[in-house]
Amino acid sequence: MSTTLSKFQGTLVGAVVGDCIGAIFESLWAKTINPNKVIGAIENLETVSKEEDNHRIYKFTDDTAMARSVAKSLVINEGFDASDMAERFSENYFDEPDRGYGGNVINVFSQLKELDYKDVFGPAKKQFGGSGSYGNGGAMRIAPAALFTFKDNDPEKSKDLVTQITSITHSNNQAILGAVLQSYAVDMALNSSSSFSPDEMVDALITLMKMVEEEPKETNQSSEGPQKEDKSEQKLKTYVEKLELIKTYLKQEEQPTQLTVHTELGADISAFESVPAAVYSFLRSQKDFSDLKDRNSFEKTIVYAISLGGDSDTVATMAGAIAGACYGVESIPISWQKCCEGVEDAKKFAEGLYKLSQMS
Ligand code: F2R
Ligand code: MG
Ligand code: MG
Repeated sequence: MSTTLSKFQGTLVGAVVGDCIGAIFESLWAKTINPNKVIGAIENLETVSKEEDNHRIYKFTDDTAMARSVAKSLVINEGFDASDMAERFSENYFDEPDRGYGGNVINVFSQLKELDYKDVFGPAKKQFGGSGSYGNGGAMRIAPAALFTFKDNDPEKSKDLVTQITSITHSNNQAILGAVLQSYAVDMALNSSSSFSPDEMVDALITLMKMVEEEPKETNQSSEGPQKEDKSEQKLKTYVEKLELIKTYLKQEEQPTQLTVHTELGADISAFESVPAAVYSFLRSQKDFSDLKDRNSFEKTIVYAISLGGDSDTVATMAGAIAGACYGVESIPISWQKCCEGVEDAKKFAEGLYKLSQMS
């Protein structure tokens, strides 16, 4: 089993490479992407990495920009400081607005700044007429929080921190629950060996998410999935139901096609339709792929997550964090690390969080 430091670095580096490589495909908003196309982009990256001058051409996006703020804020303050984290989110956006942020979250950044980071949770609550954003922007950045709460081994504590961090920009319950699921998945991967049982892990996630989804809500928000225009094809209403579907997939002799997963689990900009896809990408990659025989489980996770199409940088960053937590930083090819912007910083943030985890 990898060392804890390697797993911490794997988590944050895995998230960065998932974002950087996934971002090549996000703009397509495709139903699915042929895995051979993803492999083609990766082979290109592997070739480029050999040319010294062309390193780090794959830029990170908002997913990593916000995860860096979460990590930095937790490390510098040795804990959660809502105002500091909000300021980092916002100032990073104003420094680099072209990182591909969500269409509406940028209004939260402006309002936070106007309010001088004093009413930290107010602006997010006003989004979308008061229902709050159900986007995956909370879940995509949450991996450093899972590293911070790792030492406590306390799902309740972890859920509370994730809820606070997410609520700075996303007050909709679905966005918060998605971030909680993502954080639980990272935590389980940190605690697992590379020969873990996908069936057992999904069962453990179901148990935890049942407790969270059954909790009474503070607001009048439903714990059911986002209500969009036509729900006729979206039959599943809770994260537990999505995890049950993943369990069914894993039991099948033949795994479902990418199109089926995209349609049934989702690979969209909402948390409800992207976090389960990230979890499944990781679990599914324990099994064989006929066309990915020479790739390790971390690589398979990233290729598979991107092949689900849709919000590919975000599904891949979340799947990459879980896979990196499980398999450690040594599972992430050096050539990928060399080509993706932000990898060295991710290692430093992971080291900082690791040091905090060793303190009593
Ligand atoms: N922004 C992108 N990619 C470009 C996509 C453009 C797209 N047309 C768009 O709608 O934004 N990628 C990055 O954004 C995602 C994370 O977004 P985040 O941080 O959750 O942002 P936001 O603005 O809060 O939500 C995103 C969109 O979701 C829809 N939405 C959310 N809550 C809603 C609600 N309650 N009612 C109706 N619609 C809601 C809106 O379209 C938001 O703009 C990641 O993919 C990241 O990579
Ligand atoms: Mg992005
Ligand atoms: Mg995205």
